Amino acid sequence: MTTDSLARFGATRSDIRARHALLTPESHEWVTQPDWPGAELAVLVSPDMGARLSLSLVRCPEDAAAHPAAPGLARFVFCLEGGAALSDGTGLAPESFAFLPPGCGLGLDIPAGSRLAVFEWRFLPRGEVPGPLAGSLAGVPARALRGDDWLKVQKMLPSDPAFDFEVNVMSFRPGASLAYVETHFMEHGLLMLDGGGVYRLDGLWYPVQAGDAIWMGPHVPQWFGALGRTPSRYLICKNYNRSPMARA
Ligand code: UGY
Ligand code: MN
Repeated sequence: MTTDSLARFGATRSDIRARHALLTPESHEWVTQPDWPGAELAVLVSPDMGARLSLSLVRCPEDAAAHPAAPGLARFVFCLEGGAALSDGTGLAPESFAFLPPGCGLGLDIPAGSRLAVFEWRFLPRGEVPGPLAGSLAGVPARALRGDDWLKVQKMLPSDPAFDFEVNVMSFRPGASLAYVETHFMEHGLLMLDGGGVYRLDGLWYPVQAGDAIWMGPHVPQWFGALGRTPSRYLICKNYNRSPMARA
């Protein structure tokens, strides 16, 4: 039986621990929020679990909108399905993205049937706060990670020190894996876009597939190996360009 059919007996692949979490679709709780009229959100990662970022999935049973993020927060929107329009008129098609810095005042109009992934975090300025930007993943160069061309990274945000966050898409050919178990002070929010494999988090190995989300807290040992016959891809964010001592 699948986890979905076992859900009625209280089973789930979701596993929420002190320093990491796996959030799988059968356990998503969809809520409404006054700042997202018409939309439903599954908030998968939030400060309430110990994270310093949030990752939400947004779905729209009807035409919906998003008000600008709360003061001090940056927002990154990745369109999974359908579309969205920023309040300055910029359109987002599937696999397009927008970075909305704090104070930019930009909200969203989101047509019925659209799905988005949204990261938010408290922005740590260094010099002038960068302006909003938008683009399409297809226009972002894919670079081999540490010389392994079976594992490519697309960085959607500039590496400029004014940016305090990376949001990347990592693509693995079947059988490719991270070269070693990473341990770093930066944390991650992650959404599997395609394929699947095995994710090691702390001392546990989890089977993961498209639609699953992960939170990796600071210093959590992490590794991924792609399985199956089709490529795997994930959307991943990471605090960047800032000392851990800059984050009170
Ligand atoms: O950028 C990263 O730290 C990335 N390689 N981590 C990961 O995929 N878990
Ligand atoms: Mn990492």
